[in-house]
Amino acid sequence: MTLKFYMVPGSCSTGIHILLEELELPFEVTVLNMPAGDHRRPGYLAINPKGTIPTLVLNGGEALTEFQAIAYWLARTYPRKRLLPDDTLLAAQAMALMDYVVGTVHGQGYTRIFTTDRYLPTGLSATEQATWQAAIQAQGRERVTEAFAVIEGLLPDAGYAVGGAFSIADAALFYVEFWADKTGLALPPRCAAHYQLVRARPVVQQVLREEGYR
Ligand SMILES: N[C@@H](CCC(=O)N[C@@H](CS)C(=O)NCC(=O)O)C(=O)O
Repeated sequence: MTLKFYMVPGSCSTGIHILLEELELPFEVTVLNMPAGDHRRPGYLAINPKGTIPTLVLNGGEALTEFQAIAYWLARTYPRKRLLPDDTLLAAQAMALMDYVVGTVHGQGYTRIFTTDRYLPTGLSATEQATWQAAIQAQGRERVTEAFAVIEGLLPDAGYAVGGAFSIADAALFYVEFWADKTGLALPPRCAAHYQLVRARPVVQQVLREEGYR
């Protein structure tokens, strides 16, 4: 048995993809086509009833879901690369940053930009729908911008997010910074420098190439 990784290129699973490659683990990839609805098919829902990606199926067959849980499991199972700081306070700070990225920047901000229609009330006319869509997207961009301003205040002047070394928090922060880059959303200076620092890692370059980015 080997680890089975369910992912979508350029999505939040990119952060987990980076961690798997940083750890040099063998794993089997299944790429889901979300627009085609792969994540809603019975076969996938039997593995992950939430229909979300990423999912990591472990060697014993257990399916792990949720970015933070997968990242934590990887860091604790393969401690050699110190992807979670040994110090308890730094580890807790890494978890807090990761949670803020996934729950707030992604969960409250980017979902409004990428999956706008989920926030629409039913029964709107076509004109009303267009007005609502624009408002929801604007709200999404506002939430993302506010959240990056908070993260800006948490980051050190230079270097990785927590404790001076690359950790699971950097992989989480990277995927939302990558989305900012792709959607033309300006990052504040420390976040922008953090994005370049992580992006320059050979493993990250390799993952982006594998996911179809140049
Ligand atoms: N809280 C989840 C969020 C994952 C998530 O929402 N992923 C998006 C893609 S970036 C997704 O699966 N969207 C499909 C859906 O929610 O139906 C996690 O941490 O894994």
